[in-house]
Amino acid sequence: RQAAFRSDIGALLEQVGTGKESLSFMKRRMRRLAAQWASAARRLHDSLRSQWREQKRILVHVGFLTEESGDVFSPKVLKGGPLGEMVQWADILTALHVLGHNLKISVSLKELQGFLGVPPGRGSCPLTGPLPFDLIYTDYHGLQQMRQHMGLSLRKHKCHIRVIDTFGTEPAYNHEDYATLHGYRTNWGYWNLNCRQYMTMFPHTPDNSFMGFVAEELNDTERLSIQRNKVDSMAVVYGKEASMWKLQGKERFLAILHRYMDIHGTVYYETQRPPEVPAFVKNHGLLPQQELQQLLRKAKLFIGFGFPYEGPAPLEAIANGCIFLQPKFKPSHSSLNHEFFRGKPTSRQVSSQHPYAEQYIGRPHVITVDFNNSQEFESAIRDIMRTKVEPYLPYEYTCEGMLERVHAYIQNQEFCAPEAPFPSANASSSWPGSPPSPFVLLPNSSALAWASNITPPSWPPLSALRLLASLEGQSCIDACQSAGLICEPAFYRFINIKEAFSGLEVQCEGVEAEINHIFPAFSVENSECGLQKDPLLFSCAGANTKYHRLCPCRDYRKGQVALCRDCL
Ligand code: U2F
Repeated sequence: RQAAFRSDIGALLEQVGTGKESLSFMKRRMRRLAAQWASAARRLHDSLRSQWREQKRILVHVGFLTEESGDVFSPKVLKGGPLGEMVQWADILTALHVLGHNLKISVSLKELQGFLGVPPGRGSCPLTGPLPFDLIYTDYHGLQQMRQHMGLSLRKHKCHIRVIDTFGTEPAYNHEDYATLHGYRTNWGYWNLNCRQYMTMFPHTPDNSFMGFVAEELNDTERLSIQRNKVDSMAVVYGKEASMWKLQGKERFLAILHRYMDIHGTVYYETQRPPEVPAFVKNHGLLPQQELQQLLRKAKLFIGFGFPYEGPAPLEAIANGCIFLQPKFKPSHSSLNHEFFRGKPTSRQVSSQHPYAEQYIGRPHVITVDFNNSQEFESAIRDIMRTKVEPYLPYEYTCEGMLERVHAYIQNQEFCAPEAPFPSANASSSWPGSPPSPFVLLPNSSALAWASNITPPSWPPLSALRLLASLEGQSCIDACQSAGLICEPAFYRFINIKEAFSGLEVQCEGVEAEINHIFPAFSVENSECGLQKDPLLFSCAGANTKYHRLCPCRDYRKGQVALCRDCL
């Protein structure tokens, strides 16, 4: 069946259910953004013209909201607890609904069992019949539940699963045996999924798929009124929970800021001002999202103290014409040195409170400085007061951008079909015919001719592939980025062949295939070249000081890094 865009969210709201503060928050958000989604759907409909979109049967099981997982988030919705996850789930549900898919939503084990057709009380009985869904969106809690309680024979059905995973999962952590052997075992990883089945909140490692969420878009009248009403000397502090105001040295830079600006906060409190919030801060208490937007429309500066990491609020602030000022982390925070990231299945180095804002948006909308350097901090404040900025929202965080991306994933990402047998990941594989030299894969290169026959065809299409060698110690994320491209894990299987080395004019004494997440890679010092033996370990993120890595890169659309030019 063809999926038809939906502009009405009534049916979705009914499906979401009641009885939890988190669900009410999500529904308020859905209602507030309904018109924005509807007009985005119209635009996408026009731009896709009559492209066939298959209607999928989709189950969304929000594991972290189930009582069985403890549901620690719902009781904190009105108390300053994390809302980022709920923002994202609300937007994922809306996107799937608006795209016209056949949706079922579950926030309890009972509902999950019902939808999957497992009789209640059958506990760990395996699901015997066929899976009644084409796709299941869940999170790590949900995955755990499917394994433990449902008896869903995961191995058989797991290619249909997509895991919403805020901070991402790198291949070395995802591979159970490898993680266990090499010290990458964490509380969360080791599911042996294709890493592109993990979907993140921001484009972290391209080993995962970037799901994202949306922020509010402005019409011309709103833009104009923002322009008129901006108060150059008004700052809002990022942090809705008192504990986020505990940062060491905060008094010093807040005092500097206060010399220039009036400082507002939206910190949750019960009866009294939280002691962490200085008296000169005008605290509004936790605001409904809509009222926070109004406050951001007046403010010139949105300032972070280092926590929470990578939430939606800075994008909302920038979209409402604020400049986001945030601390640079030196050294970077990561699962190796910071409690918050400890046990998360990623070794990503978090260079500031919001690396996406820092790297993808940057000046004039985002200023990242060392808060311990008073001079630098003070001159940033002065700059901010003088700088005029327009509200800005990257396309990938608009409703249209999210619909376009989710549409592309649903129609093109395929993890169930067996991978084309060629080229295989062993040392003796080779290109049919002679490899082109130099080994640069251009869209019309003869080396790509064979690939037009593989089924299903590669997505992203092979025309986007560019092969690079990284510098020693550099990851493919960085190597591709420095060439203005992005690492594309789906292409590893095409470059994991010995001719890739000769094409790059690398002298290899021998070519071995190994189980090592750094490979394919080569070491100049030992004239040693290695291919990857286990496709689950193809990794954009991996780096090792001794090796240059072979990197499959691709182009990307401006403002939509998840998609290549020919991806739609
Ligand atoms: C992030 O979660 P948070 O909930 O701490 O992220 P925020 O950036 O603070 O924003 C979440 C939403 O809260 C809303 C605001 C944002 O959309 O509009 N809000 C509000 O409604 N009223 C207010 O007064 C202030 C904010 C991240 F998203 C999670 O993934 C992480 O787990 C968490 C910890 O790093 O940080």
